Amino acid sequence: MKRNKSLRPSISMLIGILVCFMLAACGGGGGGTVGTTAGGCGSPPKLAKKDHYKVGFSQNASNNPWRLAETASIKSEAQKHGDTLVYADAANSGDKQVSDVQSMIAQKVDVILLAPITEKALVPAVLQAKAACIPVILIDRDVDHALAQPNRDYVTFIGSDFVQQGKRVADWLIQATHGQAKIIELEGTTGASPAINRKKGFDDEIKTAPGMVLLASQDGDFNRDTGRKVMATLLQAHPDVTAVYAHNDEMAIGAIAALKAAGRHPGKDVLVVSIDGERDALNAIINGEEGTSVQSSPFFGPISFQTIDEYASGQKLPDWIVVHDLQFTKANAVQNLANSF
Ligand code: GYE
Repeated sequence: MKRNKSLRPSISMLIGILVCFMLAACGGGGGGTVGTTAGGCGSPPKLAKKDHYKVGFSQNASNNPWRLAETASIKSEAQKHGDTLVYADAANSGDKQVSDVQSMIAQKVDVILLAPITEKALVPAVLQAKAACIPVILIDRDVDHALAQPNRDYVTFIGSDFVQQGKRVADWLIQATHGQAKIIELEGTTGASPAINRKKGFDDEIKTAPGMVLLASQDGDFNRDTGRKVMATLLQAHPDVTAVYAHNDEMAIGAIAALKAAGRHPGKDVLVVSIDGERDALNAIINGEEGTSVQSSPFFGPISFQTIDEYASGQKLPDWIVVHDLQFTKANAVQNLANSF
């Protein structure tokens, strides 16, 4: 599925520019040009210290347990801090997410937590927030650094090392198969930073083992049912498959269903591996249908609100605040069930 791959001006972008011109805050009174400079408010815009903030949270979708866990974590932390949360769910649309951010700008939130659907689609919105003197903190997915940069256009990116996640899955699979596997890869949403980097980490690592063959790699949109359908199709073209690498657990669960429907035995004749650590994947590991899932923590609430406080008190933040992840296998899946989502 392709969406918002280019920076062509969309209707929502043009509306955003209009909204921005209508706002007194645009350019911070310093005559800044929309999307490029922010007048007197800093680059990235500074955040005045307050007891309570009006925080915008732009979520890209709510169609899987990972997203729901992330939203719940942000909402509960906002409540603990006594902050007002302006929440919007973009329902998997880059255009809707751009207008969600524009609406937060119009509502004059103090700071925006943004989980950008793809690396490119949300860049105009990040630059519009900057022009309106509102700092943006990216969480869980990054944007393209050729188009917008941390510590300049936005404050920082809080998230996992996706390349490392892909590499860890590959290392586990190389060991489990003694370096011999015919692999189908189910990719996350095209253009999303975890999809780009989980592919890179995995594909580069399996190249170190000549017996690891990538049969096919296709977009499954980080979605369970899409993963199931794509797997069913690829299985017909590649019946010799012996391993499936899915960029998230939802697609792995979909792939397991497709394998079973085709009379295969996931965990026995086809090893399935993925990323996230959601409850269904831990259960699949426990019952032997999945090999491993490298964690990608969705619990962004505490770290996001701590980062807001640090930024407001004038601390210089790193370009990337790295979230460290566990790895789940048969050895530890049971004891991690209670904390899963
Ligand atoms: O792995 C996936 C979700 O951006 C890190 O997006 C996140 C990923 C997560 O839809 O399940």
